[in-house]
Amino acid sequence: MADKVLSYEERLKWFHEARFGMFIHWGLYAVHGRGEWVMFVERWRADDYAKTAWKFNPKKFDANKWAAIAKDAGMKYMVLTTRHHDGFCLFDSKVSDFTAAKTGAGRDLVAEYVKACREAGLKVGFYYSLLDWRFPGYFEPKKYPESAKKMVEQYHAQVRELMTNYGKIDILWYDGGWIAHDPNSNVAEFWRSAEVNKMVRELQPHIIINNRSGIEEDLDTPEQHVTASKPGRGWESCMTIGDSCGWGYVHNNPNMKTVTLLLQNLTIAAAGEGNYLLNCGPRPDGQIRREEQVRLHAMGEWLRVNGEAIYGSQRCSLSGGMLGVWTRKGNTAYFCIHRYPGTGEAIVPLVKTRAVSASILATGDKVTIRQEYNGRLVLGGLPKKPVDPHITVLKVEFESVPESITETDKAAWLSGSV
Ligand code: H79
Repeated sequence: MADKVLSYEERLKWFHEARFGMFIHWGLYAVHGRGEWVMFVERWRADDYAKTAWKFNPKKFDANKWAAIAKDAGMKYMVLTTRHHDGFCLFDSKVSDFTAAKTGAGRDLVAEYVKACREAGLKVGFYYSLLDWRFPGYFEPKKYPESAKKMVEQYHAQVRELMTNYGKIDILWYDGGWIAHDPNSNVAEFWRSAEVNKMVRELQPHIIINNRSGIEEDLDTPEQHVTASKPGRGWESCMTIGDSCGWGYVHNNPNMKTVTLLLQNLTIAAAGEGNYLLNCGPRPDGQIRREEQVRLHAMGEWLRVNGEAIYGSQRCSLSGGMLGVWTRKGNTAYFCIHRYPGTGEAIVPLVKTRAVSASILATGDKVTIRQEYNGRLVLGGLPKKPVDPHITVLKVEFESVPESITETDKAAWLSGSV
């Protein structure tokens, strides 16, 4: 290979800078408007469901618009469902006729997506589901061994196509590797994933592979919650904007998260050196719904002011208490305040390191510093009302990498002698 082999840290460098990405769940299920599980949940006969493919002709789909929305939101990469559990490919595949290219749309939608990402300077991710509900062998491999074998072969062949036909791909986001018939079975063995991933790395030496093919690979993927992995391990939390049961378009999706909650999740991910992959479920015509667009735009407005606290963030050992979370870059720490105090002061206990200066990130206004008993750092002179309607960020410069005091005598704080 002409490309030199990168270390794990080097391969994940851009990913840690990025912190925020767009997940897109789009496929035939959008036509039904009841989420991406509709075929299975409503038990559609395979040939009946397949008729949907002729109704899927997204005339208004413009991948450049998706990319523009992602960029405006401050996102640095996208991950698209090239094929979900229903088996319908948004790409042109030689080993399947159940594709956008060969049905109603008559286009390779993945090719359009890749081109748009690249032009917008966004990194490109492919979601691919190993399982395909159309194969009886997925559900009953002992009864239909030939079908199971064909499905595994399809996985190998289609991943090869995706890794060969679209230039440089930055993330391979597997899903659906679990085995329906036997939760105790060896996932990697069933799919022969080691072979596939070896081939992927030969074709795409820079790629980041997630942990859902039965092999840990590069990335942990908490779903619908934000939970940090061990330091040094890459992780990315994926989440829907609306209800958790639907990633694909849900016609009536009544519980859209607030911008504040979405930003809180982003800061929690950044505080744990992880990423936030936030999902959109475009309409069957390819347009991202307004409810999602307005939230993404508002997140972008916040990031344009406060992005310094997020992109490339490191972990910080200071306690956010009930006020919020800390991120860090070198000796500079960022207090992302989720619950703004009304007293003009934010109190941080057990700070070991000397603070040099502090300011409000959004305005540059000075914040006073007092370091007192029990390692309490009192950040004062704050406006009584939050500076930002969502999250106010305080930027604090320390003498060295800020550290917390470990309490050896657990009662010492009562007399102020920590
Ligand atoms: O692609 C998205 C989901 O379709 C997929 N992973 C994310 C990224 C996923 N597969 N399985 N699950 C998530 C968990 C399964 C949830 C289910 Fe249900 C409970 C499937 C059937 C019952 C949620 C509620 C979906 C349909 C009803």
